Amino acid sequence: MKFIHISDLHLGRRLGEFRLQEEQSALLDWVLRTATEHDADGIFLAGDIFDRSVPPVEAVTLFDTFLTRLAAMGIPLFAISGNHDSPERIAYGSSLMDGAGIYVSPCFDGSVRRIPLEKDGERVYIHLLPFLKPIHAAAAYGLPEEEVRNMTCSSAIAEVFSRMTLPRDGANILLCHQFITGSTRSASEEIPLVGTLDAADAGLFAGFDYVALGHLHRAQAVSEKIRYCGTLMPYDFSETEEKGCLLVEIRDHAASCTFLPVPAGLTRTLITLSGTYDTLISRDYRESCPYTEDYLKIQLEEDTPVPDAMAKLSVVYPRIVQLSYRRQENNFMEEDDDFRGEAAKQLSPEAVFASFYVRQNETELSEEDREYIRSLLAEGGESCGL
Ligand SMILES: [Mn+2]
Repeated sequence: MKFIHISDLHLGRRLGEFRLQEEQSALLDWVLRTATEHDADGIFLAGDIFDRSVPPVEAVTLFDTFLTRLAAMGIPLFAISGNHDSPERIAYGSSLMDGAGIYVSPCFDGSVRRIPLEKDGERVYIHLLPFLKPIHAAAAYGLPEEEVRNMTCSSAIAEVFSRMTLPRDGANILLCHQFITGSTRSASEEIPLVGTLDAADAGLFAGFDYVALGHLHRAQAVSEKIRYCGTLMPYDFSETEEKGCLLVEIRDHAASCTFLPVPAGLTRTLITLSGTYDTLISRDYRESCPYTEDYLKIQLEEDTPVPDAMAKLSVVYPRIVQLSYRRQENNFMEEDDDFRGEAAKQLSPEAVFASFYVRQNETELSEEDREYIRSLLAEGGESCGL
């Protein structure tokens, strides 16, 4: 059997002041086309359907259209709630939707919903585990408070799995929205993470034949059969990797996956443009630039701020999300050994400033500036004990 694995739609997400409605709608259309082209037996949607627990009306309408079209096409959808979703709202009307082949995870009550599917003598069981925190497992199983305090994401998931039985007469597929140890994170996920407490150990999932993961926005394989499909579009300028969905083929308890990239040019995308103000505003540049309609992060290579740069550039580039100056983005303090560890402690405040000034402005402090800094340090230094 064949399935399309998608996750993290984040319907209703905005990029700065821009709504991504058109892009998200085109991407959902593409998912439907892809499912039809590959004759898929279902779609896995591994959480973060919406960007917020109370999504805007346009996002709900978009998802409603998607569900209606899926049902009309007879393609089943298996979906779970992610950390951005409200599990109750996602589960709304789910028992009624079953009849239309739309299977949604209920709010977690301790058990994991299982849907059997059969075709040409091949059977699969699809298990829908919504986004889970230790506290959810503890509440569902009535665990004592001391135990909850020491519970990690791994132990919570182990608790859940210990109560599940996996039928052996078919392939077991799990939909799950968690951070799995060893995977790589992206900037747009907005997952607060301290150490590895929030990460689930990949070994826990050994009993499943395929784990369709959501949560991380970069497509990646934790192992052959434990995979993140990533988002369908970048949600941050740092996400330059290819986006798409996974085509998962299940045969004799084994899953084989193919990454299907979103075709270039299907939607507007996120691009960083760098240059001087004069270059970027010039007719030549604009006319040869294929990205004028895309969402832009503009890095101006200028020593001093250009007055009204944003307003003027917006006339030519209507979707500027961020505008910054190259020099402000110098993160040398993080990279430069002069500013770290023991070496930094040896430097006088004046030397640190002088060093900073050189890197920022590519010229030495003048004697006059130096004198001024000294006077400031003398003034402020007393109050902060320098
Ligand atoms: Mn997400």
